[in-house]
Amino acid sequence: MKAGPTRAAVILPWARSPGSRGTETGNGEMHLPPGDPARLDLRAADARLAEAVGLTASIGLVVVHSAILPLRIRRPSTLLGEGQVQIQAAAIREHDVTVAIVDAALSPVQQRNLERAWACKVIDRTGLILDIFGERAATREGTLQVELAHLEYQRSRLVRSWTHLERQRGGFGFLGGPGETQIEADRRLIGDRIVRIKKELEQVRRTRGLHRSARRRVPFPVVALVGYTNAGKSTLFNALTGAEVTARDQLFATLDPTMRGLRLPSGRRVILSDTVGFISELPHELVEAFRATLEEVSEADVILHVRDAAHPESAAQKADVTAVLEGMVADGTLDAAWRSRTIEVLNKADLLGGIDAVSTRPGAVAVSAITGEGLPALQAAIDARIAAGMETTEYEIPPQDGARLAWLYQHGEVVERQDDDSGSHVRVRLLPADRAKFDRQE
Ligand SMILES: Nc1nc2c(ncn2[C@@H]2O[C@H](COP(=O)(O)OP(=O)(O)O)[C@@H](O)[C@H]2O)c(=O)[nH]1
Ligand SMILES: [Mg+2]
Repeated sequence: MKAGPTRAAVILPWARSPGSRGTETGNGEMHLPPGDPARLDLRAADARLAEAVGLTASIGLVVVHSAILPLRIRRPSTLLGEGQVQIQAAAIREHDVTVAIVDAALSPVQQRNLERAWACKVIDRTGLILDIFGERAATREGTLQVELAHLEYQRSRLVRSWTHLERQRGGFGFLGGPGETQIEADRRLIGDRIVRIKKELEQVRRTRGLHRSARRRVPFPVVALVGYTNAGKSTLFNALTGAEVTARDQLFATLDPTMRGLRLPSGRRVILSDTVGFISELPHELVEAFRATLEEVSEADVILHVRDAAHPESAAQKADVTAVLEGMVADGTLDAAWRSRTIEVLNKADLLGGIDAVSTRPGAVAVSAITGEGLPALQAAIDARIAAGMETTEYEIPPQDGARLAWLYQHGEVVERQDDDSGSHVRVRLLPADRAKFDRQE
């Protein structure tokens, strides 16, 4: 095998109405509601493919081939039509692909058959998303949550392939050989592990507050980027921090490439934190795991909600993001005032004719992360939002406490200072978290 990055294909099976279940025919094929493939919503399909390509690239795979395949029926054996499977097999060979991402839910049988037909590894949508979450889960709770989703995914696949084997044997239970016993044993093992993880999760949640405060060791205000995959979070992250992390470098990126320092126009230093992107039609069983990857948002002093203003589903995406954050409020992971710390960033303004052509509401800023247009206004807005969250406090610092005085200058805005024999009397504006930290050390 050749060394180097893993070459991937991204294949999007696209039904006219992806949510629709269709009707089952006698031979087990699913017929989808009638629709002229020529009139497929191409723009929506393109956007969905771009998302899948973005997700694939985010785990360091290099996408060398992609295709949108109109689905008329869902074949139980391969999902895709016979001709489609063959054409893709040729493309996969030609592009020397080692992993094919199929952006759909595949049954274990379909996955196996496609792997055989294409002579490469095949991963379905849920598998891909689990991989991304696994890579990004930072806290104990996040890791457990993702592992739980992974095990439940595995267990569901064992069940399904088991019934498939049973059908092949014609339902004669007494013929059950070692294969079936093995699957039963695997299911029990997975079941045990799931029970243990759930217990541990409960334990971790009870002590959540303690772990939280540990994150506050970051000495600067945190600005978290949230939004859909492909909204441009990473591009904006790089544009703001001036770092040149190209897709090519991503494989060799440092330990935590998702946090980086940034100096704002006021001179204030902040930490910019990129999060896992929202994903359209997130499989239901992954919702909890996804929320666990968003924990850093609850610790953020400012939230940048990055939107692809040119996306056909832009408004629906915004509603999704809001709903997930509100869900975090409901279960106590996020404080109810998150909106007052949020700046809406309408990205990709260049595709709509520039920032002046994008209508913004108060609290929103139009930018293009690619051209850089609007970035100074965004930086100013971040500055203003941090300042607005600050509270004015007065301290008397004894003369021998130079270090603490320096700390106040570094973390806050000293608005007034009088020195005399007893020390320095300062009025300083601090973020609530910094103020709490300073007071604890007193
Ligand atoms: N035209 C345009 N494309 C952008 C802009 N920002 C990001 N993109 C493109 O959108 C795609 C997704 O960007 P990325 O930063 O990876 O999105 P993320 O998934 O939110 O991190 C990439 O192809 C970027 O080049 C922008 O302001 N204008
Ligand atoms: Mg990204």
